[in-house]
Amino acid sequence: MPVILLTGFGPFDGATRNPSADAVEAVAAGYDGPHTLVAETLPVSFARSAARLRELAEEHRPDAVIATGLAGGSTRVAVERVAVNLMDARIPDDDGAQPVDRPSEEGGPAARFATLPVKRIVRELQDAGIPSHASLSAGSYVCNHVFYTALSAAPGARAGFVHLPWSTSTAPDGATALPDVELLRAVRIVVDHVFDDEERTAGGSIW
Ligand code: PCA
Repeated sequence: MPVILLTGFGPFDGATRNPSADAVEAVAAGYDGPHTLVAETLPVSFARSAARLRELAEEHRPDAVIATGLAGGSTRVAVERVAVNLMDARIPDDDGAQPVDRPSEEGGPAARFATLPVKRIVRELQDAGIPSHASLSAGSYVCNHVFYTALSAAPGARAGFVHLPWSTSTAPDGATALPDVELLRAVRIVVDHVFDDEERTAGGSIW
């Protein structure tokens, strides 16, 4: 049975919750699909998140790695296409580390492309009425670092990253959000389509 490793992140930047952890936990709790789903919440730490992801990949030998995190301020689910070899943190992580202009992996390629069927997943999300798009930057904080790491931690596996907006129940005052149940649905859709074939869209991405 194919194994899918699904991760979210814990809270950071003064927040008490992170909607990615909530969505991942909820999807794992209700999962009734044909694959083996391994779910975990990673700490918002450059060093520990990447190390833990590598550990999980060694232990479970996943066929797909889907990492998720929060992009506060966004209004749509973002299926990331490219991870860059860069740590450039605006704020310290959970360990107080704030790397600036450092590579995620010394000597690694400048960037790695997601190996999930990004366009297919975006279309499935949109068909389900969930605001979503393909994104060309996961930033340069811990999410991008985990995304970059995921693309080498499980050789042969499909891997990628999905940024979620705040959920209604976790959003700070005035922040844009989608209903919690929509984020759960979004993550479940990504899980359900992770092994699909990619599809070509006429004209490429609109940007
Ligand atoms: N979002 C941050 C780190 C953890 C999270 O959920 C990011 O986008 O890098």
